[in-house]
Amino acid sequence: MDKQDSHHNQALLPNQCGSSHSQTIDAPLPLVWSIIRQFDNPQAHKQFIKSCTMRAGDGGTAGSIREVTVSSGLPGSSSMERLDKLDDDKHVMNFSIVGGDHKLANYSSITTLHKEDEEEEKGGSEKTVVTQSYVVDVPAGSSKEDTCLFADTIVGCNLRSLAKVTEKMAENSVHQEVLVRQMYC
Ligand code: A8S
Repeated sequence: MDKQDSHHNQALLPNQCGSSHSQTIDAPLPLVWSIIRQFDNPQAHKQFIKSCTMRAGDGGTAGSIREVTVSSGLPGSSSMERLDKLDDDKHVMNFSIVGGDHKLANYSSITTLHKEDEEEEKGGSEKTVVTQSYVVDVPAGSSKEDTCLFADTIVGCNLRSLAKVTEKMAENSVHQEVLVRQMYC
C-alpha cells in the first residue's frame, strides 16, 4: 500500500458519506500539481465554475478562503471554501466547504498525487495518478446514495477535465521541444 493512501482513509460518521476516485493522467506530476495547487483558480481544471473570488488569504496558504459561483442548472449556486492544507513536497491538497448556497454541508476533500510506477518505457511519457476523496454530510430528507451520486458525478467530471487540460499541456510542451530541436540542432 502506498504511503499516500493513508490520507484517503477518512472516518465516516453515521450521517456522512464519502468516496474515493483515482485518475491516471498522461502528464508529468509537476505539471499536474501546478494546476491542482492553484486554489485561487479552480476553473483551470474544474467544470461548472462561473467565477472564483478570494475572500481571505492569497490561495497559497492554509486558511485562504475562496467563494466560487457555479453554472446555472446545478442544485447549488455558490460555495465558500477554505484551503486546509497545501503541501508542495508531498503533493497533498485539502479543502473544506464552509458555507454557501448548496446542499453539501461539511464537505471536505483531499487530493494527492503520485507518479505512476512504470518501469517499461524509459524516456517515454510520465504518468501521474491523482486520487481524490471526500466526506460530506447527508442532508435531512436525502439518502447516502443520492448524496454520493451527486458528489461522485462532479468529482468524476473534474478529474476527467483535469486529465484533458494537463494532457493537452504536456502534449504541447513536447511539440515545443521538437520545434526547438528542429530550429537549433
Ligand atoms: C469540488 C466538488 C464539488 C463541488 C460542488 C462536489 C459544487 O461546487 C457544485 C455544485 C453544487 O451544487 C454544489 O471539488 C457546489 O468542487 C459544482 C456548489 C458545492
